[in-house]
Amino acid sequence: MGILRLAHVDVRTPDLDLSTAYYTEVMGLQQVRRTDDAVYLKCWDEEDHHSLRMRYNPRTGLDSFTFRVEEEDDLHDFEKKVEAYGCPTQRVSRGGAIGQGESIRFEVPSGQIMELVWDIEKTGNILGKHNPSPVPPPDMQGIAPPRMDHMLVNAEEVAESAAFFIDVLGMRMTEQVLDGNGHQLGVWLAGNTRSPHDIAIVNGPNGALHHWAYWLDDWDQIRKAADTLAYNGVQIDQGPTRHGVTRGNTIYFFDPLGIRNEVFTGGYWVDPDTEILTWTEDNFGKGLFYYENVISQRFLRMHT
Ligand code: M3P
Ligand code: FE
Repeated sequence: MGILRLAHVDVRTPDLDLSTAYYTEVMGLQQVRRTDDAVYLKCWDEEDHHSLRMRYNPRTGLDSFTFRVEEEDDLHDFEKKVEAYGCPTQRVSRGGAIGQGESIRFEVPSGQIMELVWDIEKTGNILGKHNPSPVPPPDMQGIAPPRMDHMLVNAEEVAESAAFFIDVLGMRMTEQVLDGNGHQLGVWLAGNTRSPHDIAIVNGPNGALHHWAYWLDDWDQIRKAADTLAYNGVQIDQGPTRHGVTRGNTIYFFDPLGIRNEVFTGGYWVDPDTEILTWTEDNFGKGLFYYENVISQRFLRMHT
């Protein structure tokens, strides 16, 4: 039983056309479907129906985030565990959402709506399954990341929220930031062994989305992403640089409606017996941005 991976992020945008233009032309995602009020997008190497849903709404922000579970039966088991913890769950039946079957939804302790699903429509990546080319077409638009990597949400009570993801959802903490009194200011959580985080939780207002991140293959791709962003007049928030936490290389920037995006590479393998890394608040500048060693107030305070 377990959490397999981040499946999709669902957000609201007051300008569906502008957001779609940015995510297809600058980020370089594939548009897979458009309905009256929503657009579904995915990365070129993703097998699932979509990894981003944008829905028209006057207020920009996070609708929900969805993780895929490992086994079909996990949904029922997680439903019982989440209910037992005290979070009411809601079943969304097959047909209730495009690209997936039955799911369960609930509010996590920090106020965001989380969804778990096993049954996801597999539409395949753009390379196909017969004699596939190892690389995407060279004329892809924009940054064109192969896949979504992780997300970061805010919580007023980081420890309480982290305990839910660890004790109820079975995720593993890989890194944490502690204040002078030993209270958690941030936690990095993995559901798998591929990487140090599928989701992170950092102190901030309940319900807020800080960013989600796309994977890139190496530092040179991060550099190229920075060129693409600057060329297109995108507001860069921080980087290109390196995180101390996760060791990842990164650049943060804002979509046209002010949602923060990240492209990320690096990190390390996390085996089940890997020990937790702890950062103290006085060293968090380097933890956040290893080269700059500064904590930007915009970075900490801006969220959607
Ligand atoms: C990351 C990451 C904050 C730290 C963010 C770190 C918001 O995004 O990918 O490790 O303090
Ligand atoms: Fe990140």
